[in-house]
Amino acid sequence: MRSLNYLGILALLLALPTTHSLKAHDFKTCSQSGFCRRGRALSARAKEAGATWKSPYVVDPSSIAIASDQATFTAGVKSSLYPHINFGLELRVHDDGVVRVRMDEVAGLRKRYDEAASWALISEPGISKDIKWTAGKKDIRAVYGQKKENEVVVTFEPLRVALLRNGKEQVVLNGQGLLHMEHFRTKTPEVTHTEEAAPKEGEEVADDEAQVVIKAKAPNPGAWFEGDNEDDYWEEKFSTWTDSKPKGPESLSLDINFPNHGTVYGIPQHATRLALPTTTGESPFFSDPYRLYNADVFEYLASSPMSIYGSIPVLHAHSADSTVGIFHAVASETWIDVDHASEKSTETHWVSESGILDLFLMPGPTPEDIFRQYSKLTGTTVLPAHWSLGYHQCRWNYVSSDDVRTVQKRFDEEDMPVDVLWLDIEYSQDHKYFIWDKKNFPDPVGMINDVAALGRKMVIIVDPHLKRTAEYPVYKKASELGLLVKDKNEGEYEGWCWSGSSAWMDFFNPNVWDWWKSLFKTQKLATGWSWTESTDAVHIWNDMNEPSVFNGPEITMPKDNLHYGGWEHRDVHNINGMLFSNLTSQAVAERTDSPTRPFVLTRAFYAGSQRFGAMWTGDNLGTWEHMAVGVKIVLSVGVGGMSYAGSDVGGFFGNPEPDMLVRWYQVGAFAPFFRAHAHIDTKRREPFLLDQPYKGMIRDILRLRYSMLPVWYTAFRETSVNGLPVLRPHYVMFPKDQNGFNIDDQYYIGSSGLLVKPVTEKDATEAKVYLPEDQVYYDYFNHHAYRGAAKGKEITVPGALHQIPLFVRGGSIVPTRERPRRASTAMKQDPFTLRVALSKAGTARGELYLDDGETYSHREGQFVWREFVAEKPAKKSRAIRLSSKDLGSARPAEAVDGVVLKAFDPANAFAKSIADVRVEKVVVVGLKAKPTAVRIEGGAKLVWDFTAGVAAADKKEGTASLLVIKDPKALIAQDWAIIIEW
Ligand code: NBV
Repeated sequence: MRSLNYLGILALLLALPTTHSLKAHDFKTCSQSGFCRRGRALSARAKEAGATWKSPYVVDPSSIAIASDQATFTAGVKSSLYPHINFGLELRVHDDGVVRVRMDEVAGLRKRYDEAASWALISEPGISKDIKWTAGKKDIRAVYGQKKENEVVVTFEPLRVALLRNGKEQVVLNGQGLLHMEHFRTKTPEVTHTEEAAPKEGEEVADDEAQVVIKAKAPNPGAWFEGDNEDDYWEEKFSTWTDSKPKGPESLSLDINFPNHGTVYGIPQHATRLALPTTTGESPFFSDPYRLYNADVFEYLASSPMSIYGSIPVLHAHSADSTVGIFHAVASETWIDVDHASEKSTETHWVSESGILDLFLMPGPTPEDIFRQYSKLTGTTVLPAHWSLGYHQCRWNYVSSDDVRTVQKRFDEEDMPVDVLWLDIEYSQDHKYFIWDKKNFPDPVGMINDVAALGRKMVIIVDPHLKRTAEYPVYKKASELGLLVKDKNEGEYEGWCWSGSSAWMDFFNPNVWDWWKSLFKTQKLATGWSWTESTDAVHIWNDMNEPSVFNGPEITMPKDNLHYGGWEHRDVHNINGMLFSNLTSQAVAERTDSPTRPFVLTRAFYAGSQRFGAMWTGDNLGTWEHMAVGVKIVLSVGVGGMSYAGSDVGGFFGNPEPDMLVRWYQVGAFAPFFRAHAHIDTKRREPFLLDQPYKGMIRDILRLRYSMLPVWYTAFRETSVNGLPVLRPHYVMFPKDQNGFNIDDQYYIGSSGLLVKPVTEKDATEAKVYLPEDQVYYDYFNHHAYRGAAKGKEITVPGALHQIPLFVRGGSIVPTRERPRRASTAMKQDPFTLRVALSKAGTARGELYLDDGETYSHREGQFVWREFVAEKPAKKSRAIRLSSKDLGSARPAEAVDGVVLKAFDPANAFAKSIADVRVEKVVVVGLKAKPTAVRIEGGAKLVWDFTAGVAAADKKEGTASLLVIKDPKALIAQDWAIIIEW
């Protein structure tokens, strides 16, 4: 085994997180990345040439072949610069109107990586049956859609692809002529000769003092387009590293323009606003393009286009008229320039280091449609285990079994709910994951059982770096079986990480899969090592899977490393982390004979990662800035389909003051994934350690989260079916409202009607909240009614430290469970409260979804799915009828996780298991007058209490009236109706 050399130690020291500042120099800027530089130079040349610039890529009309399915055509494409090189273009229209555009080099010197989509997509998409391509002299086109509103036009010379809606261009590819697929080529030797003639254009001249030696390349006919020097074609240096680039240049540049859309969202993960600021053009906000290259960036900046841990090449382009989306299935490093060319249009330029062009154009026309179209391609967030929506307590590290037990005890003593206790890397012996450090964790199974006995779980970290020692059974076997990533010389790749000299499992190798899964089995296996010192109450945290390599270029693997199939790491980098969490989640699900829902947290991710678990925003700082940008990042990963997301509550680095901690818990309680975490050097900050009043405030926040678990779970059911994000930004909820396009500090939770604006400023006492419609919004806590306006209205609301600006949109019914418990598992038989927030028209609607929360029995129809409606029973009636009805029977086909049920039995076994669970209270907010009676429909009178509202002068605002119906004799899983009469 090679020992670490001097440079390695230096790199390791530099990489270690001892100093608390971003080491920007560890990461490339565009100007330090050969292909990004080439891409931007191409765009600069095009700009300079102006109208005279013409893309050299041309479709050969004689090559067009329309497939028998009619929805697909293929064509040959040539670049006039390299007539001997062939490219193949393919376009097909899916049954939901998505257009897939693929282009590859045909019969080139090598094969470009073309497997990214196969990892991201859930299956081969269905093809449209109502489309016909018509080829003309200049273009080939197809009209489709219910009202024939969509059209795709592929122009031949130069190649240009446009998707139109109602005659308006939505997306245009190569409209600026920046398409360039660098074909594979051989390195042309430099010709050295002695001549006295002056060098011609395109020649490099080296002046050797003894004689005039001219080193020249064969003239490049494409210099006007490609540039006149082979900029980092064959080797690339960065800091102390050299990328050998054995395949030479193979980058892919493409301009993707949205002539009618002025705002763009997505391409996570970046620490910036949700509506992406400009990176080029007249006055760029950022000077570099957005980068997608999964990277372990210590203490990342709170405002930057730099890459962080995950990459989802998905973009929404939005206007008040329509929304359109794109997904580029490319897995290599990618840079994206965004130019808001005018208020109404956006130009983007995508440059990837390798791979084919594989672009999905999602026609929308609403944000909701795009979420549906995208999740049809890459899947939805599967319904998580219910307990995982509770509160998670983590720190690097709980140092011993006793420490874990004490933390649990302290939560219980302080009546603070918690569902999950976490262990970071120090549980393991010398960072050999799975193997316990028995000095500090002498009785792991006993400890896990003590946690599980109170209905809680543990999440334990398993990182992807394997300590290279024969004493580590995982490494030993992986090495023997040849399952590890290889270096450029096809030897086992060795890098440095927490475990010292380490190797990495190659998850692209199918032989890894079953073996990896076997490691998580808790029983002894005849076939090899398994994690017998674990139980089914253990779930997994996958960190460092970008992958993070302390002594590697940009803290990751060298790009010339080799994966299964001979692909270079450069080709697959952004997918690598997803495969790790994919296989880990399968391993956890399958460890028991009847599978249970796994919880896996991942730091790195790619398109499709939503299927495998949750993500968090990595090593944030305990600053107000980071608290605020965390909210934006979570919204933005939601645009990329990754709904199950959150940030380290408290901030990973630093020692937050108690007021900051309180605010951070407020942010966390309104994120889908709610976990406190802290760096090893920070002071202990578990919520029970705080003094009053902070401790009490955090207890209230934790309880608030638990009371709202029905809301979160119901929202997750919905996302599991249609891919709509759990946190809904304004442009998704109100796509036509221009004022909302840039709002990213307040959002709605699923379809619940809850609107929250977490306060992320120190010493704030109030907050400004934007109400986008002429509707009443009630303060969740004191029922103060605010009235929005048709054109939008900003209101100022109380926002002192103990206050969370949380509103119920008029027209919503919000189900909660208000009894404080120590963990969510103790709430299964708890009664419900229904908060009926009447709209200005006096109506309301809401949903509740419940199942056993742990198994997959919901996929067989074991669930309760209710719809609550408040409306007038008849047109002229003065009464309000509040009813509960079964939704599962009405909509079995879209019940949950996209599993199609033929029929649904409302009296299923799960429903029976909660047959006695009641609605203990109904609170109706916003009645105009005191009722005369409240009764069960066709039955007994109920006990109620009415507090009149205090309306402001305009009668629209003020404290709303409150009708509280105690014990309305309604069961949660049954049909019922309550009549409120005057
Ligand atoms: O495993 C230690 C940490 C972990 O606590 C953190 O959440 C990860 O983002 N990990 C990174 C490794 C090193 C961090 C400096």
